Amino acid sequence: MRVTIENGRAIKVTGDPDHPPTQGVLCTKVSRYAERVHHPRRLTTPMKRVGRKGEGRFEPISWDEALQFAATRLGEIASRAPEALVPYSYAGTMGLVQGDSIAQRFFHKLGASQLDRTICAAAGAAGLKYTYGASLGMLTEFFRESEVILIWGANPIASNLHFWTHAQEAKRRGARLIAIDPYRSLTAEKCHQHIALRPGTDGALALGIMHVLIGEDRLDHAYIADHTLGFEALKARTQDYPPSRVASICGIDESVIVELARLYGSTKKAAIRLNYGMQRVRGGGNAVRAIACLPALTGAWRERAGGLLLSSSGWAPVDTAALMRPDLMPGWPAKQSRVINMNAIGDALMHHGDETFGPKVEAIVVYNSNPVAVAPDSARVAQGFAREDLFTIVLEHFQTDTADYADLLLPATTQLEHFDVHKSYGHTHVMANVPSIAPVGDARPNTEIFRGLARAMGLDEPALYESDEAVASQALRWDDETLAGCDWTALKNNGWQRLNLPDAPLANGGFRTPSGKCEFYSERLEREGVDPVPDYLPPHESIEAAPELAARYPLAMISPPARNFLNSTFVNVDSLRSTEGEPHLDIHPADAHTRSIADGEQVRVFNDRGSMQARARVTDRAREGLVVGLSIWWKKLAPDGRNANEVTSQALTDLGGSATFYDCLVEVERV
Ligand SMILES: Nc1nc2c(c(=O)[nH]1)N[C@H]1C(S)=C(S)[C@@H](COP(=O)(O)OP(=O)(O)OC[C@H]3O[C@@H](n4cnc5c(=O)[nH]c(N)nc54)[C@H](O)[C@@H]3O)O[C@H]1N2
Ligand SMILES: Nc1nc2c(c(=O)[nH]1)N[C@H]1C(S)=C(S)[C@@H](COP(=O)(O)OP(=O)(O)OC[C@H]3O[C@@H](n4cnc5c(=O)[nH]c(N)nc54)[C@H](O)[C@@H]3O)O[C@H]1N2
Ligand SMILES: [Mo]
Repeated sequence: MRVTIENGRAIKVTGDPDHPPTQGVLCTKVSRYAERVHHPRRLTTPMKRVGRKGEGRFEPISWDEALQFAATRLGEIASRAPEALVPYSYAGTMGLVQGDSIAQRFFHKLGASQLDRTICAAAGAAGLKYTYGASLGMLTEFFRESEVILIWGANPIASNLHFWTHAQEAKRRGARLIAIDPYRSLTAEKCHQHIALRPGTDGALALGIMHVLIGEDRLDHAYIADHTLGFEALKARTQDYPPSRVASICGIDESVIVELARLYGSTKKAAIRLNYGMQRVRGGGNAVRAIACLPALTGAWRERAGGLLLSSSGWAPVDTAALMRPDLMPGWPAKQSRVINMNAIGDALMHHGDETFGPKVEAIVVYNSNPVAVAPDSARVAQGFAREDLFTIVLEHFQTDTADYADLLLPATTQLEHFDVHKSYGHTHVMANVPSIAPVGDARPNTEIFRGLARAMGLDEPALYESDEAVASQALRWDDETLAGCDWTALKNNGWQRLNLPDAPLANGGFRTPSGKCEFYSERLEREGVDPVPDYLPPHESIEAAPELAARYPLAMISPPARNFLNSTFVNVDSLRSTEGEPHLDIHPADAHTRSIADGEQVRVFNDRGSMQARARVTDRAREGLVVGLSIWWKKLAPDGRNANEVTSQALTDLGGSATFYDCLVEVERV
């Protein structure tokens, strides 16, 4: 990102034209970043609550007072029950320095609870870990040479614009683009074919494709023999999934499955852009495992334009231990402090504490996240944050829905104001983030805030006081072959570095599993008492798994990101919010008709957990039985003060303990 400065203010941000993955282009929302940085409502000074919890009334205080106040409260809890202290953070910045360094060291040193950071990608990451050994995938630039691209549970026009550039180039060169998505997204409508399956049934589709590939012997026997483990077990599993059965599970035609399998099996340069949209359901981990088997069966991995990409972040040699210093935990390595799954934060905050759970949560420190808007089962989350006896610190740019509940609200810097190091989900470059302007107002980097807290608490651990540049210089393992010749100074000066990887990194195997192979059969899963072979698990909330619930709430709801928002970030930027307009609900004409809902009417979406209001868009973009509410709205900027997470649940996925945002049954009625 390049920043234009005038009188100390950022007036424009653009992509860096020399940076290969972005080529000078920023997505819609990030191109408004300067507007966000100098937004009139930016938090510029520490503030202390004066009103009731959640009311959002504060008065300014000095940094010294703020840190002293926090240190007294946190110190008292830490001395008595350190695990009663919970950090909560996620994607505000995914930078290695402002995300994962001094903050983690600080909480480890205190012996605070650990947070299982599972709100987004954990099921998919686990699926890849058990199958490939790590988050390994194709290099994005070679998708342009692919002949078939399956865009599977992904909406790159909205969520990953820089990938779409490659897909379009492939399309110009004659590739066939196929979207697999229950919703006709902005991306699906631009593909040659759109397969609108029922949500949460991707595992069955993959098993059905494999049934055909195996039955018609469209396999790369040499690749299977040399680089995979457990073919016979996988073959046996696929026998349960003939296309006729898969067609009824997925709600699509049998011929679609057979034709897809034949096309995939007869194309060497066949690439799968898998993404996280398909794993936010109960069977998400197994589904990723099943799909990840495909390119190993056909040998697509032999081609640089073949294979699969969910996340390539595992190629980056991040030095997690140096950044986070788990060894600072009291009793390490014999003992680790308790782990709280962030998806169940609502229940965790409401827990009274017992032998199994451990101590009741007494303090929560939120940074890089807005849980009151983004976490599932929102009413429960808000109830937790409203507890009078909970001490809450929020580090933020803005007074978000979560910030309203803070006892202490601390102003944080943005990416234009601090140092950082980034890896990527998708491409295979690492980046340095060098500050371009001074902090706005009295804002401080997360790192500096945690250093200040440590100082105020009198903690004498040198690792807590390292400068941002010192931390940045340890973020990556510079001696790794992927970074040959690079170091922090070089990265800082150039801005980015392409990881040194072979063009087709899995052409000759090289998986990072214990066997070194692509594990169709996972002994690790077997040891954990889990099915070692991928299977289809119906959604928690489906007619198969919960018929009584499905009778009361017959519609499946998904709430994927709106193009102009980044999760809940940017919702308060007027130009972007006005483009989105207001919360909408896309509903199929047949479903609207049976409920007497006309296009443009206000509707109420509800289930046993809660409800939200939205304006109906009657459209066949949503398949029958599905409703879609593009997200994530700030509750307080929605007309009824609610958003989609009122109806989502805290239930977890099969692998990885991920969130199940798109595993959610509802009913809809006219308001
Ligand atoms: N503009 C914008 N870009 C973003 C974000 C944002 O909020 N806004 N968020 C960023 C983040 S944190 C992430 S994790 C990524 C998310 O981006 P993606 O990984 O692409 O995931 P989603 O956008 O959640 O969903 C992608 C598509 O999956 C579809 N989908 C839903 N359920 C299913 C299913 O069961 N099966 C299949 N096959 N498809 C399904 C949805 O309809 C959607 O069109 O995007 C990143 N980029
Ligand atoms: N219904 C529904 N819910 C979802 C999803 C969905 O698709 N549907 N998607 C899920 C996914 S994939 C994700 S990743 C999560 C994301 O959820 P979050 O991790 O909460 O991400 P954001 O909503 O972007 O909020 C991040 C907050 O961090 C702040 N921030 C940004 N940079 C910094 C910084 O440097 N310091 C500090 N202190 N704060 C900073 C921003 O101002 C913003 O308010 O949401 C999940 N929730
Ligand atoms: Mo995410």
